[in-house]
Amino acid sequence: MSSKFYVESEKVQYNETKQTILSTYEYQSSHVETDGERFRVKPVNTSLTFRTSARVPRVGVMLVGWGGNNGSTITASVLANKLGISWRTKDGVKTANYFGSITQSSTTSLGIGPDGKDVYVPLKDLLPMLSPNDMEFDGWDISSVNIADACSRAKVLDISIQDQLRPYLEKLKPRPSIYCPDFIAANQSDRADNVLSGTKWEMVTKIREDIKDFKQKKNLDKVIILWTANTERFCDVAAGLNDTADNLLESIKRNEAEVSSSTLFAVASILEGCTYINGSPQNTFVPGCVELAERHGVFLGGDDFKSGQTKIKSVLVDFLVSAGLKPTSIVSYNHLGNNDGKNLSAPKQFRSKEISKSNVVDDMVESNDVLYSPNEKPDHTVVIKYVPYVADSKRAMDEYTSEIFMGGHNTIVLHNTCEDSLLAAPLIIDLVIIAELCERIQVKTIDGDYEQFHSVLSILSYLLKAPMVPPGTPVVNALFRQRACIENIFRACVGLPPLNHMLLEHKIP
Ligand code: NAI
Ligand code: DG6
Repeated sequence: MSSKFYVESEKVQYNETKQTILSTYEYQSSHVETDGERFRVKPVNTSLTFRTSARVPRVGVMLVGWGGNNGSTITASVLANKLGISWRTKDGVKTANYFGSITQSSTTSLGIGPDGKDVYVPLKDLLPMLSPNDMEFDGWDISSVNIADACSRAKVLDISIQDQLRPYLEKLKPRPSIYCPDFIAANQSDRADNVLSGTKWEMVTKIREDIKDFKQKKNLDKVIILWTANTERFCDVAAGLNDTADNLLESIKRNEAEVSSSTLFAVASILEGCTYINGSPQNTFVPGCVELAERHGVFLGGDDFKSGQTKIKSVLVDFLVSAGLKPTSIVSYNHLGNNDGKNLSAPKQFRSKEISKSNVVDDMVESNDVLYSPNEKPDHTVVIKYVPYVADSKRAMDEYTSEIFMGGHNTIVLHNTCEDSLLAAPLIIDLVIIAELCERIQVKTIDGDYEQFHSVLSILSYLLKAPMVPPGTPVVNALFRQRACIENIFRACVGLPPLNHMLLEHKIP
């Protein structure tokens, strides 16, 4: 069990034979009650044991929308890293990297070293994690274009990278996919030349065969499926249609029109025991789908990759509200010219994205009743325009107006220009790596049995705009709280305390 560090404590056991790490952990929280006048706060200690399998399996990733900008970019970029390629640009020679991935390119402190300074390691070294270079890629697309041509169509990666990778990428061809045209924009129909036929149940069965085929051909231990296809419109949620697992399965067998492609993929994935992650904003995870995942003990993660504008929003609003300033108006404007922008130029698909981009400050606003009265929210407007010329180079402009001391106003304006898919693609590997690791973590209370996390993997919230959480549990949008959740859960698995930033060792004489 090789690792960059080990923890010396009677509460942590490394079992070389079983390849497990056992960590006995005191989870400290506090419970609050009120009699209407005062709060009564009780500190609570819960003894837990985390058991993590340290054997990193062979993992395959199947992307729905493999030939899109994100799908082709991540496949090419992982290969570029695997091959260690470099390329000349006008600014000098560049080499492949994983910038933008928190597991690969961000660090965490193990503790304080002899010189009194923090000792940092990459987040990927905290526990045995899958390396992106070891991921096998496959997937589906309604467009038959191979991944080399898909990269060229996407216009994201430098041409010299594309030229070096072409011999490998042109052999990768997306599998025919499920196409329910009513769910995505009509302007996508001209690329739909690679589609399955048959009833919805027959197509689910075919997708399941594809998953088995990939697993067997590449000799994989497990497969994770991720939707990075077009944003769909929201589907109806109704009793008898998709409100329970059985009703959803029956609706698919009846070939019900209102079951979307993304939900069909999720069902196929769950029935194959594969974690399914939704990188787009639509309501794929109807209640019946969540129930089906719980029934099969399969993880779900969603919704909608959180790349640029929303990440900044969830930092900036957290800063403003926690500084005691009152954001009163947030206006977020975007224009972009890639195929995502083209699809989002249709009203129903835009509406899905508008919903996912709009709910991202709610928890921060609700946390502060000094600034906001009940049900009061800042004005929050989201605009997206399709401008083909700018292609994948998205422009995001934001204006934040806040009320400050003694009736004053503060307006902050941001302008961000960036290749959208170069921000989104690294999120795909983090989502896969963290979800896969969660499949190897079990936890138990003193007298309970080992159990997995809840099927709805809220630990992925940092990477997703509209985080899905287990029913009845709070949604956290503040970015650094989301990051701390990932870091501290991983630390708990190796018996390290949560990072509290008190640095008392430097404050107490
Ligand atoms: P894209 O339009 O380039 O790629 C989507 C691909 O999905 C296309 O190749 C299309 O042919 C394919 N497709 C559509 N319906 C399909 C189906 N039923 N089965 C299989 N393939 C299907 O879009 P891009 O930029 O790659 O984004 C993908 C998704 O990720 C979009 O929903 C987008 O809103 C979302 N997203 C993208 C972000 C970014 O920064 N690029 C950030 C956040 C979310
Ligand atoms: C227009 O905003 C296109 C969208 O697909 C976004 O680029 C994408 O959802 C990323 O949004 P954000 O807010 O995470 O930067």
